[in-house]
Amino acid sequence: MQFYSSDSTAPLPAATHVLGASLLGQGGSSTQPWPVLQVLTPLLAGPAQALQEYWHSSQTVRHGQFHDVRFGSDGHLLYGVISLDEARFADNSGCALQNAAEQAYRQLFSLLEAEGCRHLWRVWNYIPRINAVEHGMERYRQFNIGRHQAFADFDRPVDSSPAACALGVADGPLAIAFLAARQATQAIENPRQVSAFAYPQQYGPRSPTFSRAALASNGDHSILFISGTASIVGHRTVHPGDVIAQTRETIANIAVLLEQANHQQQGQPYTLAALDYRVYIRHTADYPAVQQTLAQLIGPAMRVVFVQADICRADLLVEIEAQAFAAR
Ligand code: 3EB
Repeated sequence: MQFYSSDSTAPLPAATHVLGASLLGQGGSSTQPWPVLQVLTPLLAGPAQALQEYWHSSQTVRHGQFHDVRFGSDGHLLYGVISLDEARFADNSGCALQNAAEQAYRQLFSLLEAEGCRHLWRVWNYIPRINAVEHGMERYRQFNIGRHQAFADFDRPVDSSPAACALGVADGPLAIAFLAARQATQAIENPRQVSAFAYPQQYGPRSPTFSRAALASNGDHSILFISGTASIVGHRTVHPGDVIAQTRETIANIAVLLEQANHQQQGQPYTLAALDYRVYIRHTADYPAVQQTLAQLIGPAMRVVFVQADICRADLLVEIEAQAFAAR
């Protein structure tokens, strides 16, 4: 297995080696031959209006389409994108988003089986109006019901879930990107937090299906995915209304995940300073406070992209995800 990286500053690789990309921000076009996840949410810093992050391989990539999924695969690693307009899934129950989520994940799992890349490594979920309540239920909870149902239908145990994130965007389709591979990851949980797949019912009738982090490795390369992480201890939100304290608590959670990951692997330990971060901030006005707090905790050379997005609990103001690549 040869590798992939996501680096927005590196020169663009040849199209025949691009698995796919995500395009954050406004503007930019995605008429490329590879799959692109469009995340229509504003970037908060830097001169760029839009930022494209690529996943590429040293091997030749084949691009394809499977139902509504567009994907690129080198035979070992597969990146796919699906975006579904939930209006297509309206029925008498009124749970269009739930139906769209179930359909998206059913297509995703079918593709992975057809392509022989059974192991889901990382999923990025972008949900329009995530905190809105419709038909008596918050839309994030509807999304969770549909996602959970697809896991059950495909005999996917929720306690071996991928690393993931779930963020809210203003409008547009349900948009999901994912990485999957022939090899499994090591799932990592956070001893400070109840596992998301075991959250109590007060957060919705079906639990989210993600692990707190995942470590993937092939002997001489490894990649660590830190899922969307927030100011949650046990299963409760802590520091409601205090974005600086939430940022500190989130980094404390990520530091614990790094400790857990370092127990599970040989080689150079992962550190906060060596991660690539994506930070989602609910209120644009909180950006300077979050930026300063992170610079103190991570160091001035931190590599971070700031994005405005809604978080899946109404009392969460910030969510942070990260990844790290290492040669072993
Ligand atoms: C949390 O810890 C915050 O539903 O896939 C983080 C990462 C969160 C992934 C998901 C949700 C998800 O519960 C929210």
